[in-house]
Amino acid sequence: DKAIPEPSNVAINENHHANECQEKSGTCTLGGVPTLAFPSISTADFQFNIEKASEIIVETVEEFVNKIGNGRLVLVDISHGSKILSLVKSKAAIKNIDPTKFFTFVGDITKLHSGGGLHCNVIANAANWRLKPGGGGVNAAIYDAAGPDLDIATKKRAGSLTPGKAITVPLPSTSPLFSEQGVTHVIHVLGPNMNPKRPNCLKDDYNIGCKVLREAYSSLFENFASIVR
Ligand code: AR6
Repeated sequence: DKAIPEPSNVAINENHHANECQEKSGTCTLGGVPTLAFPSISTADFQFNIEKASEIIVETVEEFVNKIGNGRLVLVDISHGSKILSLVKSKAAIKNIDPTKFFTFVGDITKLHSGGGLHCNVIANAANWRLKPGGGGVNAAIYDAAGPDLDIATKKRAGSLTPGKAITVPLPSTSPLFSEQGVTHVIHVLGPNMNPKRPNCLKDDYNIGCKVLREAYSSLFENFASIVR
């Protein structure tokens, strides 16, 4: 099962079996390194400015990267031409952020193990305020891949989410995302919305928008830190 990393996915050399994961409990990680894969919150359907978002991602990663023990943070996007990945990559390099603790990765966040050879025990979702399945983007992809287990487990924890907040949902081992990809937790994050066609639109108010996006990433990384601990 030697998956060949994409050309832009450097420094990844993992070769593990998903079923090893099920033998351990809770915060199990293949290779022993807790890893959070997260999408760029708010920059697609929610239309948040990509340049501003990249700045906030790199700053919050820099703040948290040494507070998560041996854990790793991985920014994921589905397309090779991803602007957010290249912006973040170059800003992280300028700030000398440890590339073994934070890197970018091109791939489908629901197939990182099977399709990319990258094991992530935790993945983040760019959610909607109702915590509803479907809708499009990464939210639809994660709910599709996880099956009904994720909606049931989510609804047990919360009925809605406020912009800037995140919530951790442990995934039942019956979910294919767990059994096939080794994902034990999904962290739902609600970012700021700049799209007038979506609820709570900030109408281009980037003073509030940047503050809320910063809160969203801080809350996401705090949630991941609690899982690692
Ligand atoms: N794997 C990795 N990255 C992905 C995937 C995937 N399968 N699909 C999308 N992305 P978006 P938002 C990237 O629109 O802007 C939903 O309908 C995508 O390229 O999913 O926060 C929710 O229900 C982009 O970089 O999230 C909300 O209503 C990033 O994921 C709303 O969209 C986020 O794009 C949230 O909008």
